[in-house]
Amino acid sequence: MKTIVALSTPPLNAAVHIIRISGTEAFNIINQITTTKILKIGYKIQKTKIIDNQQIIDNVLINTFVTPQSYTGEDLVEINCHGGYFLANKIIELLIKHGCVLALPGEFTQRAFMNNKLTLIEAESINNLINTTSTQGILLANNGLHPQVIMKMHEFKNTLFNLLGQIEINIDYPEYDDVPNISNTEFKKQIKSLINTSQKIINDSMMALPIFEGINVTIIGQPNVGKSSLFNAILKESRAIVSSIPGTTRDVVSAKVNIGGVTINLQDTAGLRISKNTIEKLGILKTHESLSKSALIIWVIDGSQKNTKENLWIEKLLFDKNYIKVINKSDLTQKSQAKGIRVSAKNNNIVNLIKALLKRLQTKLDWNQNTIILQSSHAIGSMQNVNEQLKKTLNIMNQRQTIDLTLEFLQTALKNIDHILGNTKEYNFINELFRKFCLGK
Ligand SMILES: Nc1nc2c(ncn2[C@@H]2O[C@H](COP(=O)(O)OP(=O)(O)O)[C@@H](O)[C@H]2O)c(=O)[nH]1
Ligand SMILES: [Mg+2]
Repeated sequence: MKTIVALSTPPLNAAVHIIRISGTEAFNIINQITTTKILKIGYKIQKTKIIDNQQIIDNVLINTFVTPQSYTGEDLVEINCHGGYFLANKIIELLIKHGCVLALPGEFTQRAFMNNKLTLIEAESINNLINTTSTQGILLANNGLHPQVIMKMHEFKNTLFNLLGQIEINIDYPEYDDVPNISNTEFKKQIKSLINTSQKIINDSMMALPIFEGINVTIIGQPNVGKSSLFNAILKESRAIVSSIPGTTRDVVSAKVNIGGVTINLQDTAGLRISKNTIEKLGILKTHESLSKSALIIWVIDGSQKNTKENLWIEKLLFDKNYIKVINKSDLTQKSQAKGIRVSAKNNNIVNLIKALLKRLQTKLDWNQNTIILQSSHAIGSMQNVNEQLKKTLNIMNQRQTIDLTLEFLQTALKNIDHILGNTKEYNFINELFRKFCLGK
């Protein structure tokens, strides 16, 4: 394993930078570029100077961690240098010259995982903790770090493993009476219980996922009703995390905003123009596409205009969708016949809408520290597979077919649990997963 180096702080000029080095050569390499000897002692802060060819580059503090008592489980050295980005890069270049290689994104955490310092669930929780843009996200990411959660996942795995063992014994020694055999009733009972547990984990995690990834909210309506004005007003009213990003298509603009601690991927769309053969035409609109990906739709109408035939079409389009109807341009009229939330986007008067959004976006997720919340769509996908395999198993049992037929299903289920826990030798899968992490983490 090569000794890796990376900047753990953002690539900017800042107060301080932290450069991390991890691997067997960490102490050898650092000692080639310091004026004083850095001792191989864990949890120690040592003051020194970084030099290049006798010339002083910076005064630094060095934190040392000795294997296995470090984040990665390897020898780990952290340089706290002054916060110039150019300066930090200069030090990294020196370290590379003396034998380090530049780390890949997430490689420190990947090594921690490989050295059993972290489970995959914990690694993904840390990633979510770093990337979250809401308070709820922080709490839920920390849930994945709770030992209780990991323990419960192992309990789930053990039950599955034992059931699988019973079947394997059955197949290998069908006539061997001394082998304790569990009854069909007991077997079915345990499978049912695993189905219920996995279903609950899937449901809870599915509700938590948008909190990590953001909830998609799309603004739609006819042209000129004030959709873009409303989009901008919401951006001003909420804490914009990322200001508006022009979409890949000309007609969709999106922004990440935080409303009441909830992250929203807000989308502004082109106006819905309605013509004859409307329904068919709607089917091909880009707007239609983003509608299907939205958890919530904000439908804007112009309160100063009479209700239009087009609005009836839109109402039909939305019949089975989760939407809020907004009457804009309320500054132009005292009253409007249409029912809905009255706002004036132009005057940034959107308090009622924000209140309604806060109410709608409250998660229905009811959780405590015993709730298992999977931290990524990959993990949820694996759990869905587990659930399917268990249902197939129960089906075989209910049809009174030979129990041997369930072997393959239970083996696949176990493999998927191992994917969630990260007990897998499939390095491509692991590599791909960690590349989504930050550089220097
Ligand atoms: N009086 C008034 N005009 C508005 C309001 N919101 C938007 N407008 C105006 O309506 C026109 C269309 O607005 P725009 O946001 O571009 O609508 P979009 O086509 O639906 O995106 C612009 O001239 C806006 O200034 C409002 O609340 N009150
Ligand atoms: Mg617009």
